[in-house]
Formats: sequence, C-alpha cells, structure tokens
Amino acid sequence: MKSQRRLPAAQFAAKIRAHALRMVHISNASHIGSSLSMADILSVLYTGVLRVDPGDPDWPERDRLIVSKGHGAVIVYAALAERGYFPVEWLAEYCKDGSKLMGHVSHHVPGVEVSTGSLGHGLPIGCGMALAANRERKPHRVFVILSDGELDEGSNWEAVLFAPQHELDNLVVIVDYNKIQSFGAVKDVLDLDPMPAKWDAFRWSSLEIDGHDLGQLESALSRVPFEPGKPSVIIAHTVKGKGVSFMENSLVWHYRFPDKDQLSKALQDVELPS
Ligand SMILES: Cc1ncc(C[n+]2csc(CCOP(=O)(O)OP(=O)(O)O)c2C)c(N)n1
Ligand SMILES: [Mg+2]
Repeated sequence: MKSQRRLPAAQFAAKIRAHALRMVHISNASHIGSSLSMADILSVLYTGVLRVDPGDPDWPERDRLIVSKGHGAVIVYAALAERGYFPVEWLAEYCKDGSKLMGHVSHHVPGVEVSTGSLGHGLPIGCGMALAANRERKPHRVFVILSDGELDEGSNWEAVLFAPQHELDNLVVIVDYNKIQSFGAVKDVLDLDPMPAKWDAFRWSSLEIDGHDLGQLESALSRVPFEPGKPSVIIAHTVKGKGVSFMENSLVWHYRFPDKDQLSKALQDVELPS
C-alpha cells in the first residue's frame, strides 16, 4: 500500500467544508446543512481510521465506508478528493450535465462503495458486506454513516436485529444525530429517544459522543469493536449546518443554497484561525 499525504483532521474538515459550500453555491444544490453535520466524522475517518488506498480504490482488504445519507454528497465527494481519490478540480463540476459527480452519492465515483440517497438501504447492505467478510475470514471493517431521520425507515431496524445475531463485530454504525430532518425536528416527526437504549436492547455495543469533537471521534473510532462479538454503534451528537453561524440548527438550510454574499460569509466562518 502506497503512503499518502495526510492532513490533520481539523485542517481536512475546514477544507472539505469550504469545498462543499462552493459546490452547492455553483450548482444551486440542496443539503449543505446535512453535509456540514458529518464533516468532522468524515474527516476523522479519512485522516486516520479507514484502512484504504486511494491509489487502489478496489484493494480487496480495504475498509468499506457506506454513507447511507447519500443526500450529503458534496461533503463525501470533497473528502474523497482531498484524500486523493480524484482531482479536486472535479468538484467544480458537481451536478452539472455530464459530470462524474452526480447529485447523490454514486458508486461510479472512485472511493464510493455503494450508491445511496434512497434512505434506509446503507445498513442492510453493510450487514451483508460484514457477514461476507466474516465468512471469508477477511480482516476489513464495514463503517456505515446513518442520519437520524433516516432511522424512520423500517429496513434499518431489520438490519439492527440481524447484525448481533451474526456477531458482526466488524460492523460499525455512526449515527449523525443532528435532531433535524427535512421538514421538522426529529422529536416532533418520529422521536428516536432514548437512542442508546434502543441499540443496546437490540444487543449492539453503543457509545454516545460529541460528533464535532475530533478527539472524541478519534478515540471512539480507534477502539472498535467496543465488545468482541458485537456490532458497534457510535451515536454522534451533531449540529445540522455545523461551522456556518447562520446555518447551524436551521431547518431551511436542508434545502437552501447560499448566494454569493452568503457564500463569502460562510467561507469566513469555516476558515481555520491561523
Ligand atoms: C426513502 C427516502 N425517502 C425520502 C427521501 C427524501 N429525503 C431526503 S433527505 C431526507 C431526510 C433528511 O433528514 P435526516 O435523515 O435526519 O438527514 P440529515 O439531512 O439531517 O443528515 C428525506 C426524507 C429520501 N431521500 N429517501
Ligand atoms: Mg437529521
């Protein structure tokens, strides 16, 4: 496996937030709040946790990452570009006719394992991949990022039931628990609390963390599985729109895209202090 240039997670996160903001501005696309919400999770995964080789995206022993909330495509593509899977220049073509980068996460893009966007499919697929790896005695892990509103889909709960039965301790779920879905607060649409108790009752090993604290993310992700023989779930408390003052915890930025002035303000917000 070739060695790759790695940026520290904070610097990586600032870069991908800025890319994502420019991408939705250029393409008039939605889901910037959703994307900013998982920027820190993706940054920690790609700067230290995932055993992958961007020079050989199909390396059989690579860890698999499924971003089930495929509407957050801009931040996924930005992370893949910054990690070296394809040129950063591709990002400017996001969502344009003929572009390699389609609106939702697509497996035609180097580094993407599974096309997602229709919510509720990432975890069932991840269970299958983890089961196959165990049966074939392969060492790779399977990581799945779920959104909270996505957990309204019943298919997730079949998979949550399935994974402990098959002792899939090579499977790690990260729930991007930002408390907002497309048209309202999660607690008003379909309340998920108490979250850890639900997963524990299904015989997963759970951990609650601040999903924007890079140290907590690194520590949690570096010690999976939490218990041998059990799948792990990290319930990451996050903020929709994290990093941009006027987007944080705001429902409208699920669909809205920034105009020129808003983009320039947002880019200042996400810049790291020098
Ligand atoms: C099966 C399915 N139904 C509906 C949608 C439309 N949709 C796109 S994003 C979204 C919900 C977003 O809320 P959440 O899952 O909490 O994700 P967040 O953006 O907060 O990360 C919905 C319902 C979809 N993509 N798939
Ligand atoms: Mg949400």
